[in-house]
Amino acid sequence: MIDITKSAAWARLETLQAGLRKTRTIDLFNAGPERAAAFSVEAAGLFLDYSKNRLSADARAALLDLAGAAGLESAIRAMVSGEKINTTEDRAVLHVALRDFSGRAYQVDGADVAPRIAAERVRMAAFARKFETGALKGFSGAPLDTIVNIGIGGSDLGPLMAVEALRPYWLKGKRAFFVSNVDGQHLADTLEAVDPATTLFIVASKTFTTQETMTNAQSARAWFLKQGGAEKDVASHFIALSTNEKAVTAFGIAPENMFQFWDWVGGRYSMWSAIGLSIALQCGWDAFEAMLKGAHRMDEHFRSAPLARNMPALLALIGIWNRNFEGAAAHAVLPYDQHLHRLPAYLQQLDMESNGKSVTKAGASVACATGPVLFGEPGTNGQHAFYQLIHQGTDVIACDFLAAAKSASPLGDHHEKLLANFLAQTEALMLGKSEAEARAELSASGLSAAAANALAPHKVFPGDRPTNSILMERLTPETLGALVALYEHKVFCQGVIWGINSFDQWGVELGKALAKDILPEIARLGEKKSPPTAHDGSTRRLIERINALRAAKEE
Ligand code: G6Q
Repeated sequence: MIDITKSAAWARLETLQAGLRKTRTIDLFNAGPERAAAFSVEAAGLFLDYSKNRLSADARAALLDLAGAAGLESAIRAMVSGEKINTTEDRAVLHVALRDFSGRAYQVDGADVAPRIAAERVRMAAFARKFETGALKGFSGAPLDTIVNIGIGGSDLGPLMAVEALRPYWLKGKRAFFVSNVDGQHLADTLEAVDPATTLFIVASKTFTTQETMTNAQSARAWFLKQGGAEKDVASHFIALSTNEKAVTAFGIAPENMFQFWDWVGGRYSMWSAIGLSIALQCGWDAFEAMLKGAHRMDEHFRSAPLARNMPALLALIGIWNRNFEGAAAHAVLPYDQHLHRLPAYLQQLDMESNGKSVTKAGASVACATGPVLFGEPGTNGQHAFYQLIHQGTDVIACDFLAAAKSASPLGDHHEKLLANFLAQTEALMLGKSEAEARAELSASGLSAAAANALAPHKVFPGDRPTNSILMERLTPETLGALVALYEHKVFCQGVIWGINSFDQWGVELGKALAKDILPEIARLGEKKSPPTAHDGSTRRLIERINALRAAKEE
């Protein structure tokens, strides 16, 4: 395995970056009027303009060489052909198979998994149609119309994000809730809003051992039994989405009420599998299938387009340029679309859990920075909050701006204003404002020379802040699917170039184990506990303080 930082392409990128340091991005436009067209690409209903990055044609060519040196094309082939590229867990990575309607075979351990995927999809579709038509009845005989998805991380963020994104497609009279946090307030608040007689609980957990999900599922079951449901009614009010049939059965859910997926579906890549059932129930099966097909379109593009025209690969390479050569340690995702308000949280997991790694696949320390800190909020809200730092802070933050040209809810001139802000921000971030410009503006507004001089430095915007613009006609199930697939493949490409395994998550596993050890040391309410002996001094004192507070009598 090669150390990518020792490649000729890496050295060339360093040289090119040094040469560009004094170049303004706008100079790159002035040098070649075709830049906007030459630095953009279209695929699967999405348009990506990456021309507002301080990236020359030479630097782009060197990035493509870097992808070549990392063996990106063969890595893509390895993933889609079911090789066990998740080496630390000895697993294949085949979320693309879940949304492939082409009839292609996908081999895992010598067997084609495509028929199993198709069969499970048929079961899900039948269940979704029953829910849609009111054929699924609760214990009172009334149709089930509410779902509560109980899951966390990959078993929560994707479905929740997609259900929010597809709000215009919600089936009339159906409601979806998502409970993830082990904080009992999350479940309690949700249960207050639902009717036990018409609620379907969906226990979503790949392993069916996750503490938060199992605790919430048990409490939901206990609540259901207290609210008029009988043991025999659990079967019609609780279903499971999991890979672990044994644990599902032990919980009391029969196999016929379980929808399954497989170990070659990573948690954060699982919204295309049975884990996406809540999307299908809230938005209808047709919308869910359209989302899968949109993702499939992006997959087909990803598999076949040359890297120079390959949207996920290009997005990945621009990210590498900004992260490793321009020094951007953070990446903001800024959807100018209220329905995409959970997209940044979803991508935070996808990107940071996949590429937040310091060790290469070969077990050596990485020689360069890997995944950036990802954050974001919908525009325009973010503009009135953290954009200040993006415009004038001391760090360079790379940004993705996203927008749909048409709104699902046209209202007056709202959408025109939204789009104007979307465009104005990327332009301002690139152009910036010099001190002379600031001074001239202040003088023109009537300020004295002294006052203009004093204020001007505060009104300077350095500019050359890198942005991508991702545009679509409308946010639909198809474009949502394509968008998510775009980011999945981007993250994968970056992992390949950095030489890391994007598909394991040992940091998450650690968290799961740690809390279990401390749990017996936390006092029940009113209980007096002897001080802990293990742990570092800070943790010991915090446990003592928490236990003292919990032991104290209520006023
Ligand atoms: C995803 C992660 C993690 C996982 C949750 C829930 O890639 O591994 O976010 O999805 O910890 O796990 P279960 O689905 O097994 O409950």
